[in-house]
Amino acid sequence: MDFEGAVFRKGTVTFTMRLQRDMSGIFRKGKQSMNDTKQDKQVVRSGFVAIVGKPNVGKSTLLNRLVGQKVAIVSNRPQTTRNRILGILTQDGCQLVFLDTPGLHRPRNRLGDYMVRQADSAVREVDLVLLVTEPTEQIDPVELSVLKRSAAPVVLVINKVDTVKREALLGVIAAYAAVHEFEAVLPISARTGEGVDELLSVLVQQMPEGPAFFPSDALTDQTERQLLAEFIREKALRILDKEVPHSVAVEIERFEQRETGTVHVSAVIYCERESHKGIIIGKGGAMLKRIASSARVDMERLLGCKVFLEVFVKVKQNWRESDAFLKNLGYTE
Ligand SMILES: Nc1nc2c(ncn2[C@@H]2O[C@H](COP(=O)(O)OP(=O)(O)OP(=O)(O)O)[C@@H](O)[C@H]2O)c(=O)[nH]1
Ligand SMILES: [Mg+2]
Repeated sequence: MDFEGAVFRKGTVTFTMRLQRDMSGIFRKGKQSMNDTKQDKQVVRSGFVAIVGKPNVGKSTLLNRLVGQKVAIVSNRPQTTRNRILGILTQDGCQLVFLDTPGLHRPRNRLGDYMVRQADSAVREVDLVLLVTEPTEQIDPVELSVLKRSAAPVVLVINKVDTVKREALLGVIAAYAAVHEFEAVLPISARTGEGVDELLSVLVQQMPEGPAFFPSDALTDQTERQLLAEFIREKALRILDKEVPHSVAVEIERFEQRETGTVHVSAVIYCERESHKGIIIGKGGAMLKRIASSARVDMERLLGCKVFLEVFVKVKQNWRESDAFLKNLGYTE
């Protein structure tokens, strides 16, 4: 599979090295140690695992839980994730490279087309597919079509078991077992962590023999700009109402680390209409202030230093239909 190449093209290697030099340990599990290379060599199994499913079933929550850190944003709105998000877990001689994907839905614009293609191609490029679902007996046609197209074995993950009684799961398992031969079926709660260790041991068993793709403490291939932009988008999704947050895109225009150790960030929130701009800014700027200050908390946690954040709002009409703008935002193959 050509994934390693793709990661190199995205500049991960330079990124990782720059982080090591500038802000050691940020997107890694701990500080670099002398044993790192030795640890990488201890990896005897490794593979890629796609996390797919309908929107809002908890794929990104699961990714964060699996890698032990927030690498993907989460909200209670469908279509939160727009890109493939890579999260890496290395433990006990095994490296699992997870690809979180946008929820499978019927696209209504070019952005939607792009999102669904991301999920679609992921299931054809990995060693194992995790189909994540909620405890419902209703199987969605998009789930059936992903099962059909998947080239790899599929593990069914029934998430959000904290919301139902155990007995209810039997019907769900039977409904899914009737449509596909799954490698395994695991009820879990990504929110509480229930069943996640069991899932991990199943995943490790399924991985082929092979060396590590990434250093043993690597967490994600996203750049700091991408992560910071996503934090702002997450707050917009959580704070704003109705359709407004779905038409939001975020770009980091400036990221500067000062000698004092503080980081200065300028960001732009793009929306599609003047009326949306007014809503995002809010009365006396109150809404924008809420979004920015809550994003800043996440940024400071990630970067481990004080962050000065300024956020502007601009209108970019119909950007979700613009190939050029989508490309500019990194929503491109
Ligand atoms: N009760 C409960 N809620 C959960 C669980 N896992 C995720 N959620 C909630 O479900 C909602 C959606 O979670 P996400 O992780 O963003 O879902 P997703 O599948 O990545 O969604 P898209 O990116 O839109 O496809 C959020 O409100 C989560 O807090 C769980 O195990 N139990
Ligand atoms: Mg998601």
